[in-house]
Amino acid sequence: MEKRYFQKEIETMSVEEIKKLQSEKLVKQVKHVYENVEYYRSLMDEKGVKPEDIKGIEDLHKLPFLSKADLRDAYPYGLLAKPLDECVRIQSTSGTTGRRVIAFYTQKDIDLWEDCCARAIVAAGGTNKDVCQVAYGYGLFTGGPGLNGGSHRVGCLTLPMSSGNTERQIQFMMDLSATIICCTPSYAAYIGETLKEQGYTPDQIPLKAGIFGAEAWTEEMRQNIQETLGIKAYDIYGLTETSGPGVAFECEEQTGMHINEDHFLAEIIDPDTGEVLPEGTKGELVFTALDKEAFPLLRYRTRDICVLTRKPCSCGRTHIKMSKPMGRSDDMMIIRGVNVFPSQIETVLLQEGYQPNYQIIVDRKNNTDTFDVNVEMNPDQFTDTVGALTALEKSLAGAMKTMLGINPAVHLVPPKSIARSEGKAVRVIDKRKLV
Ligand code: DLL
Repeated sequence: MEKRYFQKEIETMSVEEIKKLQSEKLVKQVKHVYENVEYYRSLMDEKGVKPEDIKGIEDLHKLPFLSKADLRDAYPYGLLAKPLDECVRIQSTSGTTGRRVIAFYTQKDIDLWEDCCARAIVAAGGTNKDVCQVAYGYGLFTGGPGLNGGSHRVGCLTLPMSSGNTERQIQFMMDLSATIICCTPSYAAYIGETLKEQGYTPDQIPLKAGIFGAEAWTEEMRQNIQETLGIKAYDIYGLTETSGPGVAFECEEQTGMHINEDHFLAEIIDPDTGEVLPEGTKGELVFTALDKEAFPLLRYRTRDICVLTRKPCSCGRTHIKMSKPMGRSDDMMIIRGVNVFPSQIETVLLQEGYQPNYQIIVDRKNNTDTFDVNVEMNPDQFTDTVGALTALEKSLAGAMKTMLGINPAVHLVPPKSIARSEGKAVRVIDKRKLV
């Protein structure tokens, strides 16, 4: 198969060249940030580090970390590194957790971001002959605008659908023969479910690839989506703070996402001590954005837990790969003292033949955590015989206990009774109010 790249020279440059490029950019970026952002200047002064101390990427560890709390402190303009007359756009997180992040862009920032998204589309097999349906939300969320821009750059015919209105999504997909779809994995699963209900088989669906991200999803969910839609499903990663999607993306090997290292310098740290960990060790992902002008980031703690690897990739890309995030250090639940990630529950469900339609409810009663998992029955399991239902629930709870080490109360609920998501799925309801 022909190997395709959007920016071949950059995507396949030798590791030495990448590191040299990163070093040059880092020195400039630190100077830019120190000179233009008072907030960073005081963080660096506090740590006793000056721009001239940073001579290359080997000095990165000398810089202070930046956290979400800093973003909150500096809200809204405190981290801006360019005058407003050079900024052309903002994007923002939904702020459902009360922590709205606003990112600013110059035109150059947007251009580089769209290039990153274009790399992801080309890695998924996209060319100017494709029809690319962008079903991430548009507006403040970065998903729609990012992939929309990337799709234009590749020259695909772009369908700016935004999320939601599933009937209309399907109509456009079918009428215009969309070949690539970009949306959250949970929405892809929902679209797949709806197509199936309408009687479509995978070979009748024109799609060949999907670019899914913005939330955690498991390998099992990938298989599920690939089978229902008859496509290859690629992962894409990013966060509002780093411009949005396209920080990292999967190639045809589907074994982790190449980080666009010419723009983003990645480290893995111990989330508790801040110590930098060697390649191949699981820890918190930290990014330094090397080119971002308006909203630069030095050593930004993402809270996403993953592993980095530089094992050569058969696609020819040389950029380091990150594993799927295994959860966020801040959405890991501690239930009765045990660490639980929603993705572990999802893995069990798919292994046991259930659909990934579930909700976890954690509460605290009499000083003890309660742990309930509502799971939709498959339509073919639908039964109101109490005995049969209890047996199914018990067996599923057993499988979860094996995976997690603690016993949830599993409740099988009727098919379609858990709200479907058109954007990021709400998997956890934690009523304990521990924070
Ligand atoms: O979710 C940007 C994005 C849009 C990425 C479209 C991919 C596709 P935020 O809303 O700021 O930005 O959320 C960022 O989402 O720190 C991760 O915890 C999570 N996340 C993003 N991509 C993935 C992924 C966008 N592929 C937060 N797998 C990040 C798992 C992901 N988690």
